[in-house]
Amino acid sequence: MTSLIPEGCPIVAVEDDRTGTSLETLKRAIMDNLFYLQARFPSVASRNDFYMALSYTVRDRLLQRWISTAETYLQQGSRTVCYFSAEFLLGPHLGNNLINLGIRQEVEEAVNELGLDIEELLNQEEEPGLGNGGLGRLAACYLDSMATLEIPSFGYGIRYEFGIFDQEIRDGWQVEVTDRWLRYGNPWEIPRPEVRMPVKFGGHTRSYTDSDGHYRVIWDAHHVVEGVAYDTPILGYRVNTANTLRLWRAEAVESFDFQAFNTGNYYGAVRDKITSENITKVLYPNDEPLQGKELRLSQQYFFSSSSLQDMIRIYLQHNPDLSKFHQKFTVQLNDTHPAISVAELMRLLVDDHHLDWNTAWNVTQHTFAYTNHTLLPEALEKWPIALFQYLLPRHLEIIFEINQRFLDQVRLHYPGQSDPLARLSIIDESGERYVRMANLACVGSYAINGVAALHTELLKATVLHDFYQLYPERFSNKTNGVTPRRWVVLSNPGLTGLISEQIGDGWIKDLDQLGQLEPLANDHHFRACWGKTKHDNKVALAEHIQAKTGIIVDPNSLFDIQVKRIHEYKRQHLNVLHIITLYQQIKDNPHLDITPRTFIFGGKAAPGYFTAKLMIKLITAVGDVVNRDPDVAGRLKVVFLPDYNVTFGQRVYPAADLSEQISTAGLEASGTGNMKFSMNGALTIGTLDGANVEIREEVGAENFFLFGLTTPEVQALGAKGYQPWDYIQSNPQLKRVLDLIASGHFSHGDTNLFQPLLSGLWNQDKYYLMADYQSYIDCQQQVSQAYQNREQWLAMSILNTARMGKFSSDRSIQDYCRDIWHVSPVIIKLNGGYQ
Ligand code: GL4
Repeated sequence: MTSLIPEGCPIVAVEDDRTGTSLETLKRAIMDNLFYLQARFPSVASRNDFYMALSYTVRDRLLQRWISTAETYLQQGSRTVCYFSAEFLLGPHLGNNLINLGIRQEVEEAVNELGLDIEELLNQEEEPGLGNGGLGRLAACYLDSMATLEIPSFGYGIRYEFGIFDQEIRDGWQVEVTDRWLRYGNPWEIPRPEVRMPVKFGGHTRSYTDSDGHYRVIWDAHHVVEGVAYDTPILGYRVNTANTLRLWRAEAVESFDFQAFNTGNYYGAVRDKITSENITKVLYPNDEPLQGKELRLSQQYFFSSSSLQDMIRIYLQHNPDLSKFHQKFTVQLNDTHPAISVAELMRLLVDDHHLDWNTAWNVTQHTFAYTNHTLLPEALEKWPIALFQYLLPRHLEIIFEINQRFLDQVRLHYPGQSDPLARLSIIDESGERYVRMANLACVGSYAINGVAALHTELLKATVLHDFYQLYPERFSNKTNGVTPRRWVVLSNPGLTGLISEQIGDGWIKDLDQLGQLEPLANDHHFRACWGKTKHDNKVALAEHIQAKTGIIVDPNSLFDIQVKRIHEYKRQHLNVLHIITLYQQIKDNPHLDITPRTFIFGGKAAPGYFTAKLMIKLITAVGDVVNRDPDVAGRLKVVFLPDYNVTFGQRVYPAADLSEQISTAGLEASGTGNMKFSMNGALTIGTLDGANVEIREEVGAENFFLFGLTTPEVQALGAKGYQPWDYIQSNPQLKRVLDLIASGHFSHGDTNLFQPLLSGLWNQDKYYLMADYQSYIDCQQQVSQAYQNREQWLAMSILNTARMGKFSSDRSIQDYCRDIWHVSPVIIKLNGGYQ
């Protein structure tokens, strides 16, 4: 269609009600939106009405950038990154967009003049919790960095109607509540009902030879679902680039099955519609066996297929020749969740677009790159062949074909050897047959990476060792990073102001500039300001804690914080053992002089992960006893803050003195919370695991509290035959701690409640808590001493922040761009030629 708008005519005016940022314009725009979009007049408008009106006002101010970005990419045919992820844990948009647009102050004034409170409006936003934890949040940080670095990119994922469950704590136990985040509307998404992709499921395949003699396969599906696009603009920081996050919602193809309708089966037809639309209903929580969960595989296929079809559609608008598809697009697979894309792209190219197999395989292999995010064997995805056959019969054929050709090559590499073949095969044939998604991803990708240096080395040595032997050139490390825009500027305005006063605000886009703070670690006055900022943040968190839990905590105490998913390998229970150790020491000696501490926990357990839920109960149970005991008053407090999410993280990181990163060495792929804490001036107590290793390298060993076994030591101990009871029997303090829990002291005399946890520690202790206990306790003792020397502690805190440049997600994305994607920035000029 040709445009009706004359050449050179600006699409929107320079300063009108939808683009201007003067005080009067903003006020006017908010009131207009309240009236015309929310259909409310002020005296009856709810806080949510005002939140919506304000969000539309802000959204209006970024739309011009978004449209110009899309137009520029289209015109220039820029090489584009597509980040495929089943999870995007975005967090609230409003505050972030205000920061990135640079209009936070103007908006605050406008809102004030209207008699409203900006903080209240910001708190009104229901965050899109479309992820479980680190993996989903990393995807969100990467979108922010790609936009800020002006990289042409799309995020592709699933628009879950219900994101990660809300957590309530009742009687100390986790209770899951449905996350109805879309209930009051989502002003940040733009539905694109005309962008819809058919996605087939089930049925059978048949083949024939066409008139040109080509072998063709037709997939007669059992049913078809449509993927409908919902777009969210992702604005970069102080740039014109606003990229797109495109999330797919499943819709039934027709609202009525007419035949069923005619024969009177009206309700049956409606039921089928509901079944189709179930695909995008709910996010699956982590840490539960997913094997056999048909709906989960359907979700993965649904969003992979919709996204690839969309990319092909866009590509064909300007390029007729799909054999060069990989020159225009590269796809990053965020773990194996979208790995079915490898087979789907083959199917689209061969079956639908009639490329020959070899050409299609060349395109596919040059399109995908794969990031592995975990070494935990239980998290490696594999799907039973029978399920595949039933749901995706054509893909199973394609996978068999890929595998056969792949194994033919492997045979040349390992003549006469069957073991490597069995391990490399995409099909696990050791018992019931499965499709191994990590193997599919490795075979179908031109690049494979881990997410921290140690993790990548372990990948090469263990889980993906055989692939590393075969394709060493495909492997590289890309250490994770986090965006300083959300995790410092938005969440810690006090610290942001203090830093920018000293070194300007260039660090926000170039985090290495924080290095300029180093000399100030010796400056008494600066230290005092630094300490005051931290204290103010602690006061704010203390108020929040009191409001949410009723527990009063002292902002002068050491805030010792562990926030992350609850999991045995992350060892929140090791932290609890330390708390009980201190508690017993105080009970033994009520006049003991110890550093007062507030222990703060937050995190969700998978609904079906019994031990993790029991760990939450243990934390709250210990808290109930400790917080009420007059002997420890003023010295120890234990808080479990319910419903840890992005919004809550933004309050917590700025207020931490001590960051707990205490996983068993070798098991946390990277961690990203560890980076957020240090950026905000917390010191870390941690094992040599994941990115802790690199954080310690950067901040200096003297500014990091290290304890515990190293990965090789853990491996050696395991190989030797680890016996946890040896450690317990030889450590009276440890034994007393375990015995106190077993005695029912924290469970109203119930000696059974915590038995499953305790017997796990005594007998197997899969995560080596007993082996690391004493080292942890000793290290915590050093922390307590260090905290007494306030000047020294402040200097260490400043140095932690100053040396965090490496952990900006901007650095990570630059590494991906340079080493894997080979994409370059595209500068966006605003439509109409004006800024
Ligand atoms: C994770 C890792 O557990 C975590 O260490 C890492 O920081 C994150 C992002 O790379 O990915 N892997 C999975 S699965 N969930 C995660 O959070």
